Amino acid sequence: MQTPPVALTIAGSEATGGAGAQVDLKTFQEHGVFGCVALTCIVSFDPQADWGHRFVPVDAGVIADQLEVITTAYGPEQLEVVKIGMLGTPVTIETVAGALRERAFGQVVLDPVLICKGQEPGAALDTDNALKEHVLPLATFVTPNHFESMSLAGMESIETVEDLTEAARRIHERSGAAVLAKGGVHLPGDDAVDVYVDAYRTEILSSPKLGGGVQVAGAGCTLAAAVAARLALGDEPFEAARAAKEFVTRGIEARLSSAAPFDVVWQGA
Ligand code: PXL
Repeated sequence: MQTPPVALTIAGSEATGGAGAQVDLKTFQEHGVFGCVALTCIVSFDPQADWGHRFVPVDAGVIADQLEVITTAYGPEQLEVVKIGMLGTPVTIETVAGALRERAFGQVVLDPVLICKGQEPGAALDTDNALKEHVLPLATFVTPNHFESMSLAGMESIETVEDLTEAARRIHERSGAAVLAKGGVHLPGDDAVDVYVDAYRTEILSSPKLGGGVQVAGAGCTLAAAVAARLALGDEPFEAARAAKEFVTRGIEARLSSAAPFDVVWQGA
């Protein structure tokens, strides 16, 4: 048996298993990648309050402890890829950015979770600004959704594939990272269109819109985790983006329903 590559996710727990660290570990495992987690926060939706977010941050010292033991156990040759999901507070962002500056990772995949479904845009402006200032410059691969693309690119609206391409270019210029900007269901047409931009290429990735009008949660986490897993397995960034999109499409086709008002991606499809 060959030893698997190791990947780290720095992410929050979403108790029902539809998002966050749970999704990242399942996605890593499906790719044959050994996963470890530094937990940043615990999210429990509130079924009594329209499934809103109950959010508890993990103490900054505890986050630093987790990162210390992980990076001590696995050296830079064994653990090259880190995926960053929900950080949630400026203090957490500074702690994580400090750890990333101290220990260089070969690949830093950033899912720039600004607000979750159901949160008010602008509710966490200080967190958004801290993420842009401290973590975005460290990223080598960024996966913004429609809203995050507007925010990171400084655009008022993104209504067409051309707009999304412009946003992806601006985020690439700002960060130096490869960018996979996700149009999702927000652009018109029958296809879910994503735009990939790096220093060498601009590519449009299309797949039919799935989900039949039902909200599907966890697609963003699954996509970024699949990119991280493919990079850990040695893919080039664009190959990783294409393979990750296929992985998410299969997972959405096989999605899981529950008593929650949204379906979730099944990574085992
Ligand atoms: O999908 C974004 C996300 C990421 N991480 C955690 C979450 C959510 C959305 O609910 O709870 C922990």
